[in-house]
Amino acid sequence: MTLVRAAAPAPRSIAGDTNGDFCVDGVDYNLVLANFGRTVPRGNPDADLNKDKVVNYDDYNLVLSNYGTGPSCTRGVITVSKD
Ligand SMILES: [Ca+2]
Ligand SMILES: [Ca+2]
Repeated sequence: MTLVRAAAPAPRSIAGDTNGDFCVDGVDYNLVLANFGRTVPRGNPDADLNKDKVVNYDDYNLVLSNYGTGPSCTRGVITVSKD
């Protein structure tokens, strides 16, 4: 008899995580702000978190309400771009 270890399940996406790095942080915040008010595809589709074809308060609120969450977040570190 051979035992085979099952692969770990892939981590699920996190609401507000625009770049898929499993942390909602300043990178996600800045991307939503940089595209705020734009329709998609003119705006970056990654900033349209709820996929309604516009980057607006709904997307912004997803980032804010999940800010600092995710398995790859380092507690207490805030990354903010000057752009
Ligand atoms: Ca992220
Ligand atoms: Ca949206």
